[in-house]
Amino acid sequence: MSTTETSSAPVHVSLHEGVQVVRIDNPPVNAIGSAVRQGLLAAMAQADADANVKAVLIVGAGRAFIAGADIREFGQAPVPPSLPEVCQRIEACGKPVVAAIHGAALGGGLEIALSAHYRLALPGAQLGLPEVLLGLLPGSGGTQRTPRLMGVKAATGLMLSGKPLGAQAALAAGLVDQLSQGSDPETEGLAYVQDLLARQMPVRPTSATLGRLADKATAQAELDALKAETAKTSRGLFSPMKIIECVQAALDMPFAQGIQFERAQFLACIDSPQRAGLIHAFFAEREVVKVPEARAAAPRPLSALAVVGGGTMGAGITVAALNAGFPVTMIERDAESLARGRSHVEKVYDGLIAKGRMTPEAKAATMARYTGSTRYDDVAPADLVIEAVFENLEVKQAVFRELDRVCKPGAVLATNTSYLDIDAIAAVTQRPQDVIGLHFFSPANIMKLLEIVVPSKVSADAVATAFELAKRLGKMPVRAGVCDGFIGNRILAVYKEVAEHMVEDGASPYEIDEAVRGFGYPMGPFQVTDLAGGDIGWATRKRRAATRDPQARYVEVADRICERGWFGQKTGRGFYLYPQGARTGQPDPEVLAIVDAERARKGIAPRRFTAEDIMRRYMAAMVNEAAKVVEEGIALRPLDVDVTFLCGYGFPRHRGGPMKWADMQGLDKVLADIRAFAQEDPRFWKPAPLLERLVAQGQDFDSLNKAAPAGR
Ligand code: 3H9
Repeated sequence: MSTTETSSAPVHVSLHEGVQVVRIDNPPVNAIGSAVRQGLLAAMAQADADANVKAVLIVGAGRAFIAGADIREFGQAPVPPSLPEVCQRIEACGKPVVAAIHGAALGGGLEIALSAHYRLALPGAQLGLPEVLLGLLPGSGGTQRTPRLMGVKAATGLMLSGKPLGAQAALAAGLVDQLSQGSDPETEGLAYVQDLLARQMPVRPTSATLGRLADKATAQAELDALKAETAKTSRGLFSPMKIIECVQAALDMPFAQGIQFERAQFLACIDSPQRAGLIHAFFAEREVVKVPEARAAAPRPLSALAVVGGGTMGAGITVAALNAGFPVTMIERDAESLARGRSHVEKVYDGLIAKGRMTPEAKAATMARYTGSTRYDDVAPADLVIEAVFENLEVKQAVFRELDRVCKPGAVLATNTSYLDIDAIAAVTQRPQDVIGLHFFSPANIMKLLEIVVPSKVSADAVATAFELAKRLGKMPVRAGVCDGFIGNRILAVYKEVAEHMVEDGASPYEIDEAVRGFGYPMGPFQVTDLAGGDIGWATRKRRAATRDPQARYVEVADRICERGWFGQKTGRGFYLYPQGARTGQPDPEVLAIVDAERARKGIAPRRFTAEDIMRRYMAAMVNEAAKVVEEGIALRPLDVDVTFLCGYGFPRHRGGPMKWADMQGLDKVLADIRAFAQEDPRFWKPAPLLERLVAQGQDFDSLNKAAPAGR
C-alpha cells in the first residue's frame, strides 16, 4: 500500500510497506537524461534520510527498465550529476537496493541495475552493454562491475559484442540473482524485496568484492587472449581496445581508481569522431522510416505475397519473405524455370542445414509456405507482388500488363529494378497508383537495404505498405525518387568513374582498393566488380555507349579486361587473379600491362597517388553526386543517403555515412577539393549547387536533416 508519493517527473518515489519504490518514467524507453539523474540522486538521499524506508526498489515504467544514457546528450555540454556519480550514490545507499528488470536494461540502464545490491529479471528482460556499437564503452562502472560479477571472459564478451543476454542467460552468467515469472516489475520486485528483508539480506555493493576477479592469473590469461583477438578484429575501431584497457584496470586497480580510469577512457571515446559517426548512424536509421507518405496513410493489408521470377533476385526475395512468415507464390514462365527457382530457394536452406543453423523440420515448415506456379492467375490472392525478372524495360512492362490483368484490386505491384524508369512501368497498367519500386540488394535474403522507389502516380498508402513490408522483412527502407540508379547506384556510378580516372592517371586498381579498405570499407571497388561479375557493368556500358557524351572522359581499361573474357571471380580472373577458384584475388601483372597500354594510347604520363589523394577524390565525387541527389529530391534528406550507403554499400559505419563524413571534414574543404579537381576536368567535377549554397551559408548537411521534410 502506498503511503507517500513524491512525483518529480520523470522519477516517481512512493513508499510501500517500508520499501521505497523508485519508478523511472521517461517514455519511450526511459533513457537517462539529466532530469532522471537528478531524480535518482534525490530519491537515494530520501531513502537514506527516511527512517521508514527499509529497502529501495528501482523499476522502469512502460516497456523497458532503462535503455541507457540519453544518447542525445552526448556531444553537448554535460549537465550534472553525471551517471557515474548517480551509480556510486545508488551503490552507497545504506539500505538494500534492488533493481527489478523488465524489457531493455541496456548500457547505463544496466549499470544502474549493477549498482543496486540485488537484481531480479522478469521474462523478456534484455540485459546488455551495447555502448561499443555507438563508439563508446560502459562509462558508469560497467567495465569494473561486470568482470567482478561475470568473470573477465563473459563480461568482456558482453561489452565487445554489444549483444544483450536474456533473463535466463543473465542468471547463468551471474548478472542477476533471481528470475520471476510475473509481468509487472513493481509487483514482482516488491515480493522479492520483502523476501530479502525477511531473510535479513544485507547491503551488498559489488565494488566491495573482487568476485570473479579473485583468481587473477586466470582472469589475466582470459584478458590476454581477448586482447590479441580484438587487436585483429576491431579493424580500426577505437572503443573495443579501450574496453580491454578498462577491464585490465579492473584487474590491476582498486575499484575507485578503476572507475576514474574508466571515466577518462569514456570521455576519450565521447571525443572521438567514431562516436559522432556511430551515433549519427543510430538516429539516421530511426529517422529514415519517417517519410511523408507513411505519416499520411496507413498501410494496406499485407498477408500474402507473390514473386515473379525465380532467378537469383527472385529467389532471394522469396527467401526473405518466407523467413518473415509470409506465404509466397513464385511465378515462372515454364516448369523448368520454376524448378530452378524453387531449387535456388531450397539451396539457401540446405546451406543453413549444412552449417547446423537450421533443422530439416524447420526447412519443411518454411517451404510449406512456398507455392510455385507457371500461371499468372495464381497471383490473384496476393496483397503485394514483386516482379524480379530480367532488367529490361520491355520485359518488365510485359509482366506488368499481366499483373494488371490478374491482380486483385488494391494489390501493390512492385518492381525490383536497379535502374529502370518505374513511371514507364506504371504507365502500362490501369492502376499506376498501386505501382512502386522495391530495389532489393543481392543477396536479397541477407542485405539490409531496401530502396523504396516512389514514382509520380503512386498513392501514399501503397508507399506506406512498402515501408510496412520492409519492417516485416527486417530490412532498412530508404525512400528514393525515380532517376537512373535511384540513390545508391546513381552515386556509385560517379565515384566508380573517378576510381577509373585515377587508374588511368597513375594509381593501380590495387592501390585504390587498398586505400578504400584503409578508409574502412570491407572491399575496394575493383574487388566488388570482380565479385559481382565484370560483365554486368560491361553490358550497361555498351548499352549506354550511343548516348554517352562524346566529350566526357571515358576510361576503357575495364572494357579491355572484359574483352578478354575476364569477368572476375567466376572466370578465375578480372582485375585480380583467382587461381584454383581462390576467393581472395592476387594482383595481376597483365592487368597492369593493360593499364599501361591504355595510358600510353592516350598519352597520359602516370603520376603518384597517395592513399589520402585517392580517398579525397573518391569521397569528393561521392559527396558531390549525393548533394545533387538530395537537391533533386531523389533522397528526402542527407541522412537517407547515409543510411543507403551504410546498409547497402559497405560504407564504414563509424564514419556515419558519406554526408556525415563530409560534415565532419567541413563542407568548405570538400568543395575546395572539388573546385581544385575541376581545374583538370571541369566536365566531370561540377560542384553541386546545394554544396555551394551550404558552404556560402556556413551550414552543413545535418542542418537539412533537422529541417522537417514536407508532410512531417
Ligand atoms: C550509455 O548508456 C553510456 C553509459 O554507459 C555511460 C554514460 C556516462 N537515448 O529503437 P527504437 C529512442 S550509451 C535516447 O525505435 P525499439 C529512439 O531514438 C546508451 N533516445 O525502439 C526512438 O526515438 P524516436 C546505451 C533513445 O523498440 C525511440 O527511443 N544504450 C535511446 O526498436 C524508440 O527506439 C543503447 O545503446 C537512448 N539511449 O528498440 C540502447 N534509445 O521514436 C539504444 C532509444 O523519436 N537503444 N531511443 O525515433 C536501443 O537499442 C533500442 O532503442 C531499444 C528499443 C532496444 C531500447
